[in-house]
Amino acid sequence: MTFSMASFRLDGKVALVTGGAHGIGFELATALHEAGAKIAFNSSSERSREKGLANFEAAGIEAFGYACDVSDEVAVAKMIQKINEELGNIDILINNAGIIKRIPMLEMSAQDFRQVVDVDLTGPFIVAKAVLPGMIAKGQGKIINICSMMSELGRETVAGYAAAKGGLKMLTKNICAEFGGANIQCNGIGPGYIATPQTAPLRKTQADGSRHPFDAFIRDRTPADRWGETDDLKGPAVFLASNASDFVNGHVLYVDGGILSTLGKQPE
Ligand code: NAP
Ligand code: GCO
Repeated sequence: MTFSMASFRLDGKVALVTGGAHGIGFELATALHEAGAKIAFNSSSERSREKGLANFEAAGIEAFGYACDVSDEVAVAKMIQKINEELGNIDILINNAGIIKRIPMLEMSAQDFRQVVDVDLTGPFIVAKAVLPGMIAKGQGKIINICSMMSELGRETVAGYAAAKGGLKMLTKNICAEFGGANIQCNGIGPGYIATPQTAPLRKTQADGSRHPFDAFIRDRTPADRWGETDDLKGPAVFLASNASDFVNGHVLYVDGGILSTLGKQPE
């Protein structure tokens, strides 16, 4: 491929963002749209699908919404078939749908653990498996798995999430290994701590008006000295969805303000 700035464009591509009705998924979908892609998004319920359609409409973006649980293999196969019929075979998949349960490990039931792994790890496997045949037929494809700091690090209370996101990093490498020869690139984005509703409980002002101790903990560990914004993730997503990254495969691009590069601030 001869490089030009057009290599970053996504014109004519069909992109599916799971969990794209709001939050990080919605923001990533708007970036893919701006780069030229047609947008399909998924949500876990009909109600959220409708809210998502309203969010896209308010942003002036035509998007196609599909409600289904990403951990339900039969429902996902039907959804992908519908998207292929309505929009054309998917070129770009962002596996963004995810849940977190913050529960100390000794209090966490196996059922809670399994549910997190089901949505955050088995879900991306199921959706990737459903889109891959279409990508193979097209002779190209991009899969982006939304990983986490917890793909590399542990933390108290997030056993299920860390196990799932660590597994997602390895699923990323495995898809690269198995389908790289079919011109399919599978990479991850590992967001650092991003200011979203998912992390709102960790940033909540305390009853006495002081900052949440977790907020201070994160800022102290982040060389950029701030929480990330969803906008910080958009450029990396467009890059990994575009032909500009055709020889980048099996990587996780950490967008973390530098967290993974340091032990944290040394004591005064
Ligand atoms: P969020 O606001 O809670 O959004 C999660 C999305 O996942 C929602 O759209 C939700 O669908 C969808 N979802 C959950 N379970 C689903 C299921 N079974 N089937 C289909 N969709 C399902 O979270 P977020 O902060 O935007 O996070 C998005 C992704 O980024 C997650 O994978 C998360 O782990 C990851 N991440 C977040 C941060 C952060 O700091 N916020 C950092 C690193 C990684 P509904 O529309 O139905 O609600
Ligand atoms: C937590 C946070 C994290 C972030 C993110 C970090 O409880 O430690 O919620 O899990 O959401 O995934 O990259």
